[in-house]
Amino acid sequence: MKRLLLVGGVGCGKTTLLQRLEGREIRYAKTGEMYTSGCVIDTPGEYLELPWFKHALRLASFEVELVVLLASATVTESRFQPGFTTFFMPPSLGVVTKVDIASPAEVKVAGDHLRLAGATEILEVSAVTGAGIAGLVARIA
Ligand SMILES: Nc1nc2c(ncn2[C@@H]2O[C@H](COP(=O)(O)OP(=O)(O)OP(=O)(O)O)[C@@H](O)[C@H]2O)c(=O)[nH]1
Ligand SMILES: [Mg+2]
Repeated sequence: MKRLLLVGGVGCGKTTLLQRLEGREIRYAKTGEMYTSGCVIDTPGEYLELPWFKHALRLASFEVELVVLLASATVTESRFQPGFTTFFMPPSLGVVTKVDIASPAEVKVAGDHLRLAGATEILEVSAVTGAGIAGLVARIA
């Protein structure tokens, strides 16, 4: 698997997706600090949402091959500034999460937020049902 940095708002599903990718039990655990699991760096959503933490994401991105920007399909506002991917040196991949509990229109809105952030490639997944996970695994292999 490529070295990844997971970036997204609070509760968008970063840690749950990591649990799914690692084949672990899906169990809610608030991420309080940045940590590495295997080749994935998981980050607290606050690092994206609070301006004074953002530089930590950029520093961490130097350690990875791909930045994964996650947007929950259940959240109507974007957590990313337009062009946010230019903040990172590695390429970015957009992932819409929680598609199992969102309408197609909501999934599209989340994808549009990721495109506006600069992601040119968007995948749609559910860490709970496993929808779209095979495609994501193939992409990050
Ligand atoms: N239905 C559904 N719920 C999900 C999915 N992914 C995550 N959740 C739920 O969303 C909540 C937040 O998920 P987390 O994975 O902790 O979110 P996070 O992005 O790691 O959040 P922070 O650590 O606070 O930044 C949990 O209650 C998860 O069970 C999904 O694909 N479908
Ligand atoms: Mg987390």
